[in-house]
Amino acid sequence: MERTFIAIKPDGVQRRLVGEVISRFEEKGFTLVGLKLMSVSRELAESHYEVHKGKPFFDGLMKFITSGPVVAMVWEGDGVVAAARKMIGATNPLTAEPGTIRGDYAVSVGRNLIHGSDAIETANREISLWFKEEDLIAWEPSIMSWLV
Ligand code: RTP
Ligand code: MG
Repeated sequence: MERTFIAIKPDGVQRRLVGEVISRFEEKGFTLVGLKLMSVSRELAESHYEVHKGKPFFDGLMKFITSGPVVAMVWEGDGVVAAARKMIGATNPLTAEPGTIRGDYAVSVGRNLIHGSDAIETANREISLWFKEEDLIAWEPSIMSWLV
């Protein structure tokens, strides 16, 4: 089953948007298989954003991502990688469509609330960077058992 890595960045935690973001993924129908609130080390931040090393925004991005707690998550479901990117919206929140998370809640490219893996291979790399295999729970959603 396809999985993606999602992180609510420090601005999302500070603005009390953790519940809102989790609700959107739950209501869409994806399955939460990993979740933790954590401080991000410079080392982890650099490794996560390795492809952006050397770009003009890199240092600011490192300062921001390590500035406060982040909620790291793994979500599972058919097509979850691409669907999550759609739900998150464009990198620049001013061009992100209304109805997307960034489009609804953010105004600045450097404070865009949430990260989502951009491809299946990236998702696999990021999941193993942020989570130990034993901290991910594969579970079968069964709606019926909660209704009887
Ligand atoms: P993310 O990796 O955080 O999910 O964001 P993304 O795929 O939509 O965008 P990406 O190109 O991977 O950029 C990573 C983060 O770097 C910051 N950024 N700033 N000032 C700029 O031009 C600029 N470009 C990118 C953003 O915070 C972006 O989320
Ligand atoms: Mg990216």
